[in-house]
Amino acid sequence: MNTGLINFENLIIANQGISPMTFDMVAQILTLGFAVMLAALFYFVLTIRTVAPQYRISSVLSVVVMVSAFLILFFQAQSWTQTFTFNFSTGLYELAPGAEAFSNGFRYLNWLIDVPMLLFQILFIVNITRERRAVLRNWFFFSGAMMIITGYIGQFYEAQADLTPFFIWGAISTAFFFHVLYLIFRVIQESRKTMSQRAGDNMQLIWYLFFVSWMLYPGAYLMPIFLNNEAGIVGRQLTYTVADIASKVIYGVMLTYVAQIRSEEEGFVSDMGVAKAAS
Ligand code: RET
Repeated sequence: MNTGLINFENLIIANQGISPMTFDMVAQILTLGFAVMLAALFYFVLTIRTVAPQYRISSVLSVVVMVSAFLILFFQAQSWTQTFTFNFSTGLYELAPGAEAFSNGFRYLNWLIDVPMLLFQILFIVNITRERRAVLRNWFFFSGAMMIITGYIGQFYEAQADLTPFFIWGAISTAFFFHVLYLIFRVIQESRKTMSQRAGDNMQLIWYLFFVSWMLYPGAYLMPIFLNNEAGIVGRQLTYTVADIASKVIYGVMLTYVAQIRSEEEGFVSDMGVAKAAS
């Protein structure tokens, strides 16, 4: 096995090239990803005044996440298309001469920004004391960053003959992941006690969304183990894109919705007509 080609995608690409179907699907899935981030950026900017001022930091954090995700996903799509040339005699896409190998590593570095922001943002929608928010923020930043850094190291070993380091770093990362899940579960469940039924039900939906969408990332990490072929290449980028849209965009929209409900219940009158005063 060629150990110089970090991500498993390159092993398949370098060994036999990939079909136009795989090439197109990945290019289009990646394009969908950054297009959604740009569209959602406008949503978070334009809806900020539909929520009461104390909830607005959540929208600001969604904006930060959208900008960083847009940039990284744009470059990810560029890197994909620049990796290949089309070979007319074989009908396959092959590594372009002098092209850089394809890497998923940039995504991990993007998560380093987005994961703490996504975790932090929920704390502006719930009732929480300043002290507790600071404690949770520190744990979110610590465990979130450790989860990503250890996973980032692990993914360098996915195309090696010996997968031991891949699994060990993956396991360490998973321990930090469980800590993050535990913290967010507690935040959500506690927050529901001080909210109306309607807002609390939506918080519960956010928990389900959070759990399912965040679980997709370790699934993508393990992709070369399950599908070590072209379907795995498409499967991994599709998993990342679905997970990114769910964990960043839909999550942000749902938090905005809870903030709108709470604003309305608190008598906040929006000049955009989404929330209206309780009469
Ligand atoms: C890794 C390594 C393998 C083990 C686990 C992982 C978890 C990653 C997660 C990433 C979440 C990213 C988000 C990004 C949004 O921008 C690092 C893949 C458990 C949960 C939400």
